[in-house]
Amino acid sequence: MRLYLLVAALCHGVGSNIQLQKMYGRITSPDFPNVYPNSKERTWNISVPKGYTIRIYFTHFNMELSYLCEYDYVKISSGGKLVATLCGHESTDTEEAPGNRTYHSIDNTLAVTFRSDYSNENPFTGFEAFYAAEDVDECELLIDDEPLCDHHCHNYLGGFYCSCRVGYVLHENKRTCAVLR
Ligand SMILES: [Ca+2]
Ligand SMILES: [Ca+2]
Repeated sequence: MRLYLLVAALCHGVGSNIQLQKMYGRITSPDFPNVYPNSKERTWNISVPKGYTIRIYFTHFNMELSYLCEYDYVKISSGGKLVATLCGHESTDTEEAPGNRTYHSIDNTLAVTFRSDYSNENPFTGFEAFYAAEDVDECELLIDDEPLCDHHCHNYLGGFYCSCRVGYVLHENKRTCAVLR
């Protein structure tokens, strides 16, 4: 019996993973707009096509405040890097709440993790967030201080292409221009 309870407790506490591949969407804490449950972990893995990044902002945020958000939190990460750790209702010296900020992914993926610990002293209603894919303007990017195109760069949704001035042809690499002969 004890083992059964232990297993049940572990299963209850174990997080769930949700894969999202749409260009935009809404995510909320478990049971939103009601009080979120204790001992929950849930991760949303958002991915959009290459050539896009993801922006996300919160329209509601009410998580238990704890020092450095160690009890309950919402974590945003992208490209293997932590973008933000959020808790509370308003930012303090040591904890960050999203407020009106918009967060941006580093690559074409973004993970949002909700986590609550075993207790809450007050009822907290969690969060509601909206995300959307955003075109990368490759013509604004520099790689090793060089623009991606030798001559002209043309940005479009989900990609870009290069072209050359009159008298030049585009190299096979689609980026550099060589004198036409
Ligand atoms: Ca809590
Ligand atoms: Ca683009």
